[in-house]
This record gives sequence, C-alpha cells and structure tokens, in this order.
Amino acid sequence: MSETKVYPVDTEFASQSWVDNDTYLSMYEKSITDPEGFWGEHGRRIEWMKPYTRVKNTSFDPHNVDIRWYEDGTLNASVSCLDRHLESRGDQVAIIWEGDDPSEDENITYRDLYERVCKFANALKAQGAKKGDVITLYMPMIPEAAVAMLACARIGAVHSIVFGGFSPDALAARVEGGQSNIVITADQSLRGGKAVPLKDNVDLALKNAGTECCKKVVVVKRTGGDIAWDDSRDVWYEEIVADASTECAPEEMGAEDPLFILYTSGSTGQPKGLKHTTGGYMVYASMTHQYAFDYKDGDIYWCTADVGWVTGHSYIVYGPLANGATSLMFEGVPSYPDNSRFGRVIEKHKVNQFYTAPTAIRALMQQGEDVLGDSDLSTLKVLGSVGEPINPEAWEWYHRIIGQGRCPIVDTWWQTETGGMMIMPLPGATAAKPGSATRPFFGVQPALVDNEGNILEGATDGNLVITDSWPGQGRSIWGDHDRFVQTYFSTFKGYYTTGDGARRDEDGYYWITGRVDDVINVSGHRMGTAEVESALVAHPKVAEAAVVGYPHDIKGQGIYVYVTLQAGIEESDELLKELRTWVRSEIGPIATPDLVQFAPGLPKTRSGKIMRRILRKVAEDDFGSLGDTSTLADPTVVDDLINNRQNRK
Ligand code: 6R9
Repeated sequence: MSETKVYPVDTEFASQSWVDNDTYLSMYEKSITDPEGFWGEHGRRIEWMKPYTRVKNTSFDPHNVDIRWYEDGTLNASVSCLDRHLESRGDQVAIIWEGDDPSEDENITYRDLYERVCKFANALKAQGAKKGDVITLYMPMIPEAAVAMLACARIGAVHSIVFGGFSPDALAARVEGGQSNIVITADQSLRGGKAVPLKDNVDLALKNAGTECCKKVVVVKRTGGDIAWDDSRDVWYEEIVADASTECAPEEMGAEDPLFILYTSGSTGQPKGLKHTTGGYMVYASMTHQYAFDYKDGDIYWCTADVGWVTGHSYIVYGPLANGATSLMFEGVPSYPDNSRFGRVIEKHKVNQFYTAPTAIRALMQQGEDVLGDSDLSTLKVLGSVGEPINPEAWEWYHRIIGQGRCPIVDTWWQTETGGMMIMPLPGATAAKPGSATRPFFGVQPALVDNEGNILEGATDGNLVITDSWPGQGRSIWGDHDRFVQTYFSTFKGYYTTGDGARRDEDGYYWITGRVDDVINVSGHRMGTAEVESALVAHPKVAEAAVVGYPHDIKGQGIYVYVTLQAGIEESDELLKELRTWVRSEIGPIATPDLVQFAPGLPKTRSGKIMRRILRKVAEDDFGSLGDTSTLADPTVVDDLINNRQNRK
C-alpha cells in the first residue's frame, strides 16, 4: 500500500481558529467524561423559552431505546434562526440565492427572512395548519423552501421534505406515510435550463395514491409554466401571503417535540421516515457547522446540497442560520451554463467556505484542471466534502485546484440518522489524510465491532457503531419505533449501528469503507437495492431482479441490475430501454440503472436467498475470487452470468 500523505494543520490557521489541537483534545475529553456538563454548557448556544434543567436521558438498550436531550426545556427552532438575530444583524444577509440562470440572484436579510417566515406561518395557519401537523414540501431550491421550513417550525408543524427529483409514486408514499394534510410545492423547478413539472407530479401523486389525507396544495410560482388547477384544493403561495401579518408568535415547543421527518433508504424496500426533534438537533447542527467550517461572523458560506437531503436541512438552513451566518442557496447544477459555474459563483459571492460532494468533484476533475476558468477563488478558506467516501485522487484535486493548495478540507462523515456531522477533521486542529474522515466530533464515541458485536481495539477493520447518544441523533422512525429499534439497535446490542464499515489506523483515524448492508451510494444518494428491485419486479415482463452497486468513475457507485424475464419474453434493446424508463418513473431519475444484464437465472442458496456477493463480483469483473459457491442450488448459473456479462448495457 502506498504511504498515506499527511497534511498538517497550518499554524497560522490554527492560531485564529475556534479550535486548535489542544483545545480539541481537552474538549473531546470533557465531552466524553462529563457529557452532562459539556452539553449542558453548549446547549445554551441556542435560544430557549424555558431553560432546561435536565441534559441527557438516553438509553440504547434494545428493550427500551429512548433518547431525550434537554427534555424539560422549551423553545422554537425558528427563534434561534431568526428572532435573536434581528437586533444585532437584522440588515445582514441571511440567504444569498443564486438562480439556475446566472443573471438571477437575490439577497435576503435576516429581517426580510423573519418577515417572510412570519407571513407564511400566518398564511399556513389560515389554511388550517396547526401544531403537530405533518406538512410535505416538494420544492425547488428557492428561498421559499427555507421560508416554508422555518414557517412550519414557527407554528409547530413537522416538515417532511421530499427531494424534487423523486417520482409521483415516491412522493405519494411519503405524503401517506406522514398523513400529511398540506403539500407545499412550486409550479415547476428549473435545473440546468430545464423545467421539472413539480405541480404535475403532486397532482399525479395525490390522484394515483388516493391520498385522502392531503387537503391543500400551496403552489409557489417559480416559472409561470402551465399547470392544472383544482380550486377546491390548490392555493397560490403569493396570494395567501399577500395580506398576512409580518409578525407571528412562535409556538412553544418541547425540546423533544418533532421538528422534521426525513425519509431515507435502508436495506428493505420501504424508505424510513427518520424523526428529528427540536432542542438537541438545533444545538448539534449549529455547533458542528461553526466548528467544522471554522465559521466566523461575516463569512459567506455555501453548501451545494439540495434541501431535500439531510445536508440541506442541517447545513443550508438550521445550522448556519442558528449561527447568524450568510448561507448561499444554489438552484442550479455545476455544469450550467458551463462547467465553470461553481467557480463563477464562488467568485461572484466571495464564498469563504464551500461544502460539496465527491461526485461533483470527480465530475469537475474529468473536465481538466482549468475547468473553473479564470474564476477568482482567493476568498475560500475551508472546503468540505460529504455524502460518500472521497477517494484520495479526488481529495488531492479538490485541495490543489479548488483549494489552491492552501485550504484545509473537512471530509465529514455522517448520516440522515445522525442529524449532523459525526467524524470529521476540525480545520484548525486535525492534520488531514486524504480519504479519511479522521476523528470524532465532541461527544461522539465511535467503535468498531466484529460481526458478533465484540469491540475491536487498535488499528483494525470493522463495523462502525456509536456507543452512546449525541444530541443530534434521530429519535425514531415516524410511526414505527419498533423498526427504529430493529434497524439500529438490534444487530449489535447496546450500540447504534451505522450500517457502514470502517478502518481505524494507528493514529486512531477512521476511514469509512462504505455500506455493509444492501444500500448503495449513487452520487452521494442512498439507494436501497430492494427499492430498485421491487420497482423492477413490478414490471409485467420481469420475473425476478437483483440489484448491486459497482465502482463508477463519477458516481462512486453505479446501479447494476440483473433481470430475469418472464417465460416467453424476448431480450431486446427496446425492452432494456423500457426497463430503465420504468425505474425512473417508479422512483426517480437518481435510480436509473447504469448497467442492465439479462440473466436467465440468479445465484441462489438452497433456501432461495440470492447471493449478492457473487453478483457484486461479476458486476466488478472480479471473478477470480468468487469465494465459496458450493452452497448454491445451481452452481452453473454463475458461469452463465460471467459469460453473459458482455451483453450488459
Ligand atoms: C450526510 C449524508 C449517509 C451515508 C453514510 C455513508 C455515506 C456520508 C460520508 C460517507 C464516507 C463520508 N457517507 N458521508 N461515507 N465518507 N464523508 O450523506 O447522509 O444521505 O443519510 O447518507 O453516506 O455510507 O452511511 P445520508
């Protein structure tokens, strides 16, 4: 193995940063030995209506998984993000919006944002929304998405954001799952100059799924494109906010009242609606944002994620706004109008911290070293990476080309379930090793266990677990606490199971190696193989399907599909195309299979379980090491698979 390069912390950077290495070590120590004291102190970084007296009350015992932080305190998340900044920074820009078209942008101050949120909160109440309701957002990356999130928080409603790239069916399942009574959307969204029919998708979702629960659809006018209208159900955002008051008293919420639900993929077919609550989440999102990016007052911070993913929740909206930051929100894509767009936006808005995903970095890297043109990147101070392991080549490129060899990179490992970053370098404290997420954040106790759940010591590989709770942790799966316990606390008893594998090196650094379950990571998006399989078998010509990930240059992992057709159905290129389109429309474009191989038979054990290990090897063209195939019901299937792989497309 080639020797790992180490990038030491720049001493000048360290001396001006929030946390240098000595501070990290002492704060970490305190956070572990005295979590009550540590989080009791740091909990005060957000605004409380009634201060808490209890800090941590958590149990990972599978018979009684119960996670509570600051449980007797009350607050409203929108107050920490808005009200408390009015006096000190009412005229400071809270959100810089950069449109899909480079000629469109907007600066929204904290006062503007406060007023917009109050207006929309009042309008939602007038539409019948109340505390505890679940409101679904299916929105473009426009300021109204942040306004809607905060307006929900203001009135105590629980938002459930569905990524705008999901299909009507996927949307319907999530509206149903939350028994949502209101959907907030836009006529269309714009990405790379192309319109996406959001409102049409909502119409289809509500019609097809027979979702009785949804009574109102609020529509923001983004493009003015043609849409159908149902007078009894649809209202224009612009009309309902027009006369609404710019003041709306915030609802007093318990620390453990839900703030949002966010669906994520697991190893079974049904996505899980993770429930995040208010107090601990806000403390954790704001604190990690400040320290990971070494965020200072006046900095311009840009996270390129979509608000439909957890990264957008914690690091475009809640974390940065709680910190009084200027957060840039980008509607478009890195390749429009051309591949220099990221550089142009950094230059135009003088961005100081930039947070993106390895897949975006690899896509730029393919375009060559001058991809960002003559963009001035000199304002950049810290770069971040999230969503999947970053390969050392992409890390080096990011550091050299975007970071101009001087910006520290924070490779942040975390999950929808964790609410905020868990393992990452702090830029003034942690020497970086390209490809490693490095060390745990305060209060986070990672461990590696073998398949029996025994804790492994020292430099080793293992299943990554977290041995005790942290404030940002998801509390449950919406409406199914048993599934929460089953999924995260039953495999390795007493610990939170991440589903990721990792290596720990001799310096105690963690290197995330990827999922150990049947989840693949396509361009940083989690995709349950079972979800894609159930979409495929729903096609009338498909008898059986198995889906695995394989290494993909840009996406990290691609979707490799093995399909067994119904008897009498001919293999053809048309059918192949039809299957791809089918999966797109069932789940969404991100689930489009990259490679499809027709397989007359799949490798199964005698008990009928598909041996994915073998399918993965064939997909990777690595059949020197197929391992033990003797337990297969019909070992000749494997030869067919290998011989047929030339026909995959
Ligand atoms: C925030 C987010 C979570 C899964 C996670 C892991 C992978 C995320 C990573 C990373 C290696 C990193 N992952 N960040 N792997 N290094 N820096 O992405 O949440 O969409 O729930 O995905 O993504 O496999 O388990 P989510």
